[in-house]
Amino acid sequence: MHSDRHPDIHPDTHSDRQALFQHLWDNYRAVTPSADRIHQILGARQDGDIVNDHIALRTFNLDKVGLGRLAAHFLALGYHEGGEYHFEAKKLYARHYEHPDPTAPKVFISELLVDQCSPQLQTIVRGLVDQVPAEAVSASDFLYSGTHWQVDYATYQQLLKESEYAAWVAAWGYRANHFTVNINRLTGFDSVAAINAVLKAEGFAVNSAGGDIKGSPEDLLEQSSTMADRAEVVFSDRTAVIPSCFYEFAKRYPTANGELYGGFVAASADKIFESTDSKGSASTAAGM
Ligand code: OOG
Ligand code: NI
Repeated sequence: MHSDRHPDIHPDTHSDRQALFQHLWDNYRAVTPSADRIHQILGARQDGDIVNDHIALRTFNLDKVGLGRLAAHFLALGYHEGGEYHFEAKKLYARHYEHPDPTAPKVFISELLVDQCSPQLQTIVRGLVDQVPAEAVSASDFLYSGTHWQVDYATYQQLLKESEYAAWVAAWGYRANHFTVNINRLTGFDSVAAINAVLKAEGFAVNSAGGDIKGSPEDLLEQSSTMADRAEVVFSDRTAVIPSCFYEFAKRYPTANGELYGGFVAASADKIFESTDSKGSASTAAGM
């Protein structure tokens, strides 16, 4: 289904929001079998639905497809801008978005600061984004539409050497990079440590960059994530199995006013980005 409707025009934002997250989830789980399996494991101990804390999307900071273009789809659904985050070493910038409905997942959108990258990377990425039709970006399916460009495997490998993030976006395009389970709303688990233990016992690899648990109660946010699954991508000259998407877990703590902290923690996010890195560090049951 394809619509040229501008993201500013949404007559029924609640059902449009439900539909958008359903499309994002279906598109994500198609390349993330671990998410389905973990959803079932958590679901077996859950009264009611598993609630998402947030999802994350990635892009390049070029006009046609920049962070703000992705955010427009969420603003049209009643989301508003939250905090902003800087990742100097990875050359990334991010913002999060929240909705007045507390059951709506937060949205974390990052973008690669292409102008800070090598001339070679800039040429490649500009060449990819040039192939995106502007109307595709405002279409209602854009956020789960994948790539709008041709890229060959050698180019993917070249990007990988400079920026794992750039390579991931070049290969996968527009889709949820991860969904995140809201631990506060789980009935069978109450800590990141308990989730990590069951993940490892079930054979999943937990991202161990910066420790298996990122953040602390003092940060008001604790998180962990699996290492990304691997799935096949059809490049212009061949297919290859590469890291796809991962599943994340977040527990939030109350701020002084008693409300749960609603932001993100840059030092933790910096490590979570590495969940799609095939050279990243992981801990498994074998290494416990
Ligand atoms: C986003 C990484 C950051 C979080 O929850 O802090 C993040 C990404 O990998 O695209 O999701
Ligand atoms: Ni996240």
